[in-house]
Amino acid sequence: MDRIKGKTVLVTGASSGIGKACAEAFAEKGARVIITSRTLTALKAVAEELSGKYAAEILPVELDVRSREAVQQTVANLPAEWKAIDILVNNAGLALGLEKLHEGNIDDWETMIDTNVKGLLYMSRAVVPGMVDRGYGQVINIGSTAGIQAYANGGVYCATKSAVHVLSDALRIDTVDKPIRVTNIQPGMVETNFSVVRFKGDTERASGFYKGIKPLSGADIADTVIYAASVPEHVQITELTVTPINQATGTVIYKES
Ligand code: NDP
Ligand code: 8X3
Repeated sequence: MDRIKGKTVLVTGASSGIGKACAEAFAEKGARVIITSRTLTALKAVAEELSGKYAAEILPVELDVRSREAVQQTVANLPAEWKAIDILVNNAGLALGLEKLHEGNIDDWETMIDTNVKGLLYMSRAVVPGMVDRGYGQVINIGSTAGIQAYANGGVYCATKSAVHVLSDALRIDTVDKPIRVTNIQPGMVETNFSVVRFKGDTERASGFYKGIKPLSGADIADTVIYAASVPEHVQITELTVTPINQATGTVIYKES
């Protein structure tokens, strides 16, 4: 049975990487997809590609999840036929820098916390009440293996993903008496633009991070998101951790030299 066809899905951070792959996977399954990020030109290109490839209905919307007002207004002002969001994928996020906590860049901390934690909260606060009123909905948060255990020089990023873990549990608890499902997907190493962003445009350092290991792709994570959205409606995938075969935990990684 096709449980995704015709559903309205909103994906944050859909201009690149995991978010873009999720948008594509939902479009391929016949969902209508609202794709959002800070870069409208990139979103329009994704919309054109996906509507051409799958004859899918795609709505590109510029949205910086760090802005509480923008989140509220964007969700409130969606065109009538896009308002009933069935599935929210809270994917927008980033890591900035790799530094010891006591030497860290405080501006980078603010950006990670504002995006990964507050942005996810603003989106959930804006979208979930409609799901409750309509009696249907699923929130899929993109956490990380970094949220399970801290690693050296990544304390604040790890803390934001740990918050995603706790907030996923909290929303699941607070909607336990409602037909709302909450899923936290926790990927390990995925080769996207993530490390280029983390290393502030140093592409050599970014690609070096994946040397000696076959990392996951955005499409690998989109597969797990689709799985969590495809199970029968009485089934809730609460948490799913997915790593490359040579990554055992967030910190135990085998790389061929
Ligand atoms: P990418 O850098 O490829 O994609 C990040 C996406 O987030 C982009 O579309 C970017 O779009 C968007 N974004 C960033 N800041 C904002 C913002 N303030 N408002 C709206 N959109 C924003 O990285 P990934 O695809 O790898 O990352 C996606 C998620 O997956 C993140 O939450 C990340 O923490 C998580 N993750 C990644 C892993 C990895 O190894 N790659 C592993 C585990 C989790 P734009 O710049 O256009 O706004
Ligand atoms: C991203 C995974 O280990 O590169 O969340 O920080 S890691």
